[in-house]
Amino acid sequence: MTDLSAVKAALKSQRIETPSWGYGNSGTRFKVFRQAGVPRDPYEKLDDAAQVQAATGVAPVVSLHIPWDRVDDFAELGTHAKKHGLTLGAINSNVFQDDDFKLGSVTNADPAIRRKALDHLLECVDIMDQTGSRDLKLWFSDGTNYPGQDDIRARQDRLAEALAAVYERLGDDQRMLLEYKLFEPAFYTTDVPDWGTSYAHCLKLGPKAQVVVDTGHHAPGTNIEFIVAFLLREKKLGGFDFNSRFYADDDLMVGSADPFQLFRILHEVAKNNGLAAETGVAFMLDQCHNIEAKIPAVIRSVMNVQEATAKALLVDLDALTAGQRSGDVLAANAVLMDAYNTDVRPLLAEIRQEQGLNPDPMAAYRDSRWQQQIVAGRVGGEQAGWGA
Ligand code: AOS
Ligand code: ZN
Ligand code: ZN
Repeated sequence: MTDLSAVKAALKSQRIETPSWGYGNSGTRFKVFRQAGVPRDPYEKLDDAAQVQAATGVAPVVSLHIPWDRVDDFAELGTHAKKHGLTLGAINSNVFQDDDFKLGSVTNADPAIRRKALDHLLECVDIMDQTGSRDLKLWFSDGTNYPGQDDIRARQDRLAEALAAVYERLGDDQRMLLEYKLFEPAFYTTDVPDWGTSYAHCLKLGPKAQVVVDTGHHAPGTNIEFIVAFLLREKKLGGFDFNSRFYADDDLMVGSADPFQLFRILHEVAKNNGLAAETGVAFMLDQCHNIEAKIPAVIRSVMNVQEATAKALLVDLDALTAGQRSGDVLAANAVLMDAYNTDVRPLLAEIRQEQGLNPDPMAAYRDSRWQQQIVAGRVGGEQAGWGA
């Protein structure tokens, strides 16, 4: 039997980190559709994130991206966050938007360009010192487009050298999370294409280096929950970049394309103690809202993660184990499906009411009339950094 008060406590203490770039304009390489009222600077992105927190109560952390969120005084930005009940989360580095990085950043054959990329990563750690962030998120667009373009193994050597230098610079309470991605923007080889490559580098580096699983970065049909179970067992799952994909790195709202997959992933997390803060799994969103209203889209995404988490917590683990041990395939499968098919929305509404929140976060946002306020008050909002 599932202990409902433990389920409620776990749901109340879950922390979902929202991305600063999710609040800004974004698009594809074809078009950025600008929306009225989007933030004009990192301070206003935090103001929007505060609305998500006010509506959901479980999203008080915001990931920043450098240079998109560069400010003169990060301590002041931290104070602004605190004033709104927020903290600054992962610092996302960017070694993909500079002409110098056309043939790679830390894997580039040119030592001067490698140095420039490394300096940026080290600067991100300096910023973490000021923001109090725990995590440095590393995603490298590095790769090649044509066979023979560069030496695959030499690029791994250069990558390892840069990662080691960043690792050395980390403080005692800081971590580096190495993200992998199958392809794009490189189309032939990618230097960190899969969890195995990320894991191998992190293993060599040490305990402060962990893998981050972006749910949109796999080949179709990849069993992501297997990767999650494996990494948790090895204490190497640093966190998630949650989003949904139909085709490639679509960055759609998490849980919109395949809620069953999200449930299966969160089942592995829940049963392997991954929801406990001390396990250190960061539940981050990495999404862009190109055609839908941004703040409600982030709220909906947070709710989708909560719903999948609630279903995962409702899995009757005793019955599941009994089915598994006795080889009763159908019984074990039924235990999972029963939890997945439970409508957890009334439970989540109850939890929100217990926390003094509106049981319906989407209605809470509508009623706040924040959207009308920003549309009237913010003129000339800029894009997040994508699709310039
Ligand atoms: C890129 O595809 C990755 O998902 C990155 O994690 C991320 O979208 C980017 O670095 C924005 O910070
Ligand atoms: Zn990502
Ligand atoms: Zn991505």
